[in-house]
Amino acid sequence: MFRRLAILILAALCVVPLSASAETPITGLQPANPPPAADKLAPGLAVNYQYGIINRIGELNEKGKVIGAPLTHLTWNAGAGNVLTSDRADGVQAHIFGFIRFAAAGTYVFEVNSNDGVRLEIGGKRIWEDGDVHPDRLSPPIPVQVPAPGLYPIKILYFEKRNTSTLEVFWAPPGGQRTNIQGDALVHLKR
Ligand SMILES: [Ca+2]
Repeated sequence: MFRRLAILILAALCVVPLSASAETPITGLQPANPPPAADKLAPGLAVNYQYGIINRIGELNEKGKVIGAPLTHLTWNAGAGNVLTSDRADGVQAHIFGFIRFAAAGTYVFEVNSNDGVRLEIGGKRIWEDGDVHPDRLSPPIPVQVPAPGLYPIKILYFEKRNTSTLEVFWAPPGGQRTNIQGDALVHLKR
């Protein structure tokens, strides 16, 4: 009996720090420095594609030579159709980059839904990685502390192996509801 109680207490002690850390915002994001001039920016995020089957995000070729149409939003749910703005439905690796615009300082809560693997970085910080082959899988809510409004570098590595593909990133602004990321929140340097 005591032994069972002791195990329960130990288990509880192990669980508490985990759940506490999951709610601790990611900090230390670095804004774009220097911030890019407005006349150098174009709408959406830039994307370079590399074609070829991979199984883990670490295998992704970030130097893909196929330049795709910019991503003007981050709610891509293609089913079995073409992946993002590429002309292929399978074997697509995407290196996505540009800037994300935060209108205010404070805690934004991100959620990332991916199929297959994804890695999201903002302001030089790893926000989320779910790097293997999987069906649609939603991250937990990820609180991120934004120190000041403005543009921050964003980088997304994403790949689709086969069958259906999904890449969705949502945010909830400080005190707000979950919503899509689109419009002038996503920009990239003209290329
Ligand atoms: Ca898939």
